[in-house]
Amino acid sequence: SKIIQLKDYRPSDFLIDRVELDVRLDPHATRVKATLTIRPNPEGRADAPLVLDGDELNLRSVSLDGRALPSGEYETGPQFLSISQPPRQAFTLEIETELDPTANTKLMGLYRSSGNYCTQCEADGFRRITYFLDRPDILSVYTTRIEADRDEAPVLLGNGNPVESGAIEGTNRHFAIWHDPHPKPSYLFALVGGRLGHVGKSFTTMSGRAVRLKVYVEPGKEDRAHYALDALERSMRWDERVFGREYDLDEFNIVAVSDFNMGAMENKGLNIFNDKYVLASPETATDADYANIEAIIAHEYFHNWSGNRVTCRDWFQLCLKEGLTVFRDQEFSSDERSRPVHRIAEVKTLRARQFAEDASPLAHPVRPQQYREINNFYTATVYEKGAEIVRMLKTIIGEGDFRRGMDLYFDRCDGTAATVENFLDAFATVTGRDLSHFARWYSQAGTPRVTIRSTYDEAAQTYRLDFAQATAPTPGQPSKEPMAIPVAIGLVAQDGSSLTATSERVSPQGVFMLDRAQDSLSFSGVTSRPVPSVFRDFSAPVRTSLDLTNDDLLVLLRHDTDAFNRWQAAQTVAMRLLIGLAERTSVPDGDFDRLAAALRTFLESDARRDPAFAALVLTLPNEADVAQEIGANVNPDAIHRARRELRRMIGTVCAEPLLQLYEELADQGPYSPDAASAGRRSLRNVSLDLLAAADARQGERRAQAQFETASNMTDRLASFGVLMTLPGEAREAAIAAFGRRYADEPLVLDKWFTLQASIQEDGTLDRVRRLMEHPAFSISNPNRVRSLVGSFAMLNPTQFNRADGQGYEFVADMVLRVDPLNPQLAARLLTAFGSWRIMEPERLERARSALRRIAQNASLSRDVGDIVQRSLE
Ligand code: B3K
Ligand code: ZN
Repeated sequence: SKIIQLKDYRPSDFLIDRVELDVRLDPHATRVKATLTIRPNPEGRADAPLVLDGDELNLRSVSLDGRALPSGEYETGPQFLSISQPPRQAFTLEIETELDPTANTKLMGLYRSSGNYCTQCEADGFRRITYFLDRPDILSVYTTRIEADRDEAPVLLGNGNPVESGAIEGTNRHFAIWHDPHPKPSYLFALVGGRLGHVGKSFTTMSGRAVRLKVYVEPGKEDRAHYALDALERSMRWDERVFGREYDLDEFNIVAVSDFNMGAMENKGLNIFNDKYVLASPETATDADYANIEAIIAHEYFHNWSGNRVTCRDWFQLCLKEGLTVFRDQEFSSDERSRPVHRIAEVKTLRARQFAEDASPLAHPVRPQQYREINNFYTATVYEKGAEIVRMLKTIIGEGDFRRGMDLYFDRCDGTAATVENFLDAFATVTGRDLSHFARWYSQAGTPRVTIRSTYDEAAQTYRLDFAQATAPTPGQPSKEPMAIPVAIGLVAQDGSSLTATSERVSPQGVFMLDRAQDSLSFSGVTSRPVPSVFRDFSAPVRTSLDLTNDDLLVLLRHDTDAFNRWQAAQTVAMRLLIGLAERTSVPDGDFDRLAAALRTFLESDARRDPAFAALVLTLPNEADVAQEIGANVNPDAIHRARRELRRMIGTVCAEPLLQLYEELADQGPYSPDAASAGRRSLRNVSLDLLAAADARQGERRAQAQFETASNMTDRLASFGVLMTLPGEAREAAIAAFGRRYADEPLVLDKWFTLQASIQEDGTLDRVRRLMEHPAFSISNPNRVRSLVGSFAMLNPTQFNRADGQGYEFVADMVLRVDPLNPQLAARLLTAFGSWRIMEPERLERARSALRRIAQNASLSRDVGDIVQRSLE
């Protein structure tokens, strides 16, 4: 299929200034009349034909300036509508199409979810509603009239502000008209029609305008929507305070639907959400769910400026809105919660998803240079690494200039479809800096590795750090250039006392710029051999090799003033031990003892000060992280055994303080999702897990008791998770009890599916197959497929990577089964194969043959075809 290249971008030959849509909702025969005001683009070609995009459309009629077009004057197919001799001045095109929303299983365009009508247009779903110039640089003012059966769809929502609504005389139908004054690309179009309940409140913006906020959910679930509404209000306030951004319509509506391909969508004034990221109650949602809801509500709201007011010129610029908006939502969550704890969580996700992607056959730059299917580029690289680039920019230029640069960017680009260059130019203008080297972060794929050697000269009282950076080749980029890497750095004395050493190459904010392949940094006035604390707060998305001993690292765990590096130090020591155990290389016993003893001291002296942080320190790198770090010839079974063994050792040495914490942190009072309460629960539940790793019988009893008496989903699910690691009757009884208790709660059953699919035992594949027959499972609901099949593929390294290849074959079968229904969902599942090349030879061959079997299939979607092809290259 066709490859689309960034270098081939050219402006559209036509512009569409106004779009009037008249949508008559019907389960199988929805009629869409689109009236488009079109004119030639002065920047386009003068004699070009008009070619509109379409997808699976059924055309009923076309007329131009009021005249029905005879079939000779246009050409059409399901994918296009073209007029070879369009007028050379402004004209009106009226197009009538018919569609079947009930048959739309791709969940792109107009479809139905639990009987309600909703839309998803990004990246290219609008062309499934009407023929259009379906590209983000076509900005139009939309007016939408929606008509529906009153019983079927009492609520009718569109973009912008409500204009008019009423009954249609003599029928049981009604209508609503919405007008959005802000020109927008078609991917931000949305409408909703259905039976929905809502919660709402009024918000007064910083300039004093009143905005009605509403969150719509399945009737009866309104009480689960309050947290989302509260998060929306806090997001709006925060964006005013921190970025000076005000909301710009009279209403802001959020609708939760249960069939959705991703998390949520930022349609102008009408965000549509996966209900998993809206609905929450203490009994059904965990602390992690609450945090996700808050972050995603904020993310979609923040898009109103970073994405909607300023949108993308073309899809290659996707990171312009996504990376920036992730950065903004991360900052919001950091302000609302604990900044260091949130930073660690961000980095864990970045490493697990983005570093893995960068090391895989699917590696690509934050701004890709080409694609076959854009929907395959909503990746951790574009989102998470894209956010890291914005963060590095802020670290380099400082807070004040960052804010001034953002203001200038919004100011200059408001109402336009912009590029990454426009973004960087704003900061170049504000700072007078040349950001061209920095811009390489957008074009060069791969995770740089920074190697650091240290030398202390006692006589001269100097300390030198020698840096080298290198990036491994990625597809299409065999040789790599050095990157501009901000290294936030400090020195810590062995006894924890502060060091006043200086270096002229370190900025007052403590940042050293590494922008060459090799460089060194000297400090003078260093009175004793220090321990370097580099990449504080994870100042750049790189991997690091440092010549520090485990003892040095344990000094950092104890004394570093940078919380991130305290956590990182414990992780690095644990990682070394895990690799030693997995590869059976000799690790001196003393090293295990010293880590366990350091953690014990930490638990006794520090854990109570910040329980959420302590929980993170006590959580070992997960198995996939270890596999990545090993990087080749991986045996997942050995890694699994190693991690279990290290958890057992730590649980044994730390049993006393863990038990004390477990008892002390027991739930008091009613549930509150705030960060401090969540932190206490998380430390308590990590304690439960480590204690169970050390003593299975007692652990089982304790987990069982917690499972039965828990007063909230966080504690219940945590104990359920611990039981999953302990084969036996108690586990099976808990599984049955959980299944019965939440039989009518699909989002809770998703957790039940996930935890069962994650059991690292040979029987799991059969269990997953059996669960696919469960009445709550449905192959057409993305949440169900992801929680059962996706979890097996992504969260169960030993079983997905079974030595006999059955895990791979199962997931391949599922990809082939889902693909004809929902290609985006199938393609996402298939990315589980991203790590196949790092496996040991036997598994690697079995994964290759499963991938080949998929590739040989004649009728693959473009989505799956693209991923499988790149995975095999
Ligand atoms: N912009 C949407 C993602 C659309 C995905 C299209 N395949 C949600 C978000 O990032 O906010
Ligand atoms: Zn986004």
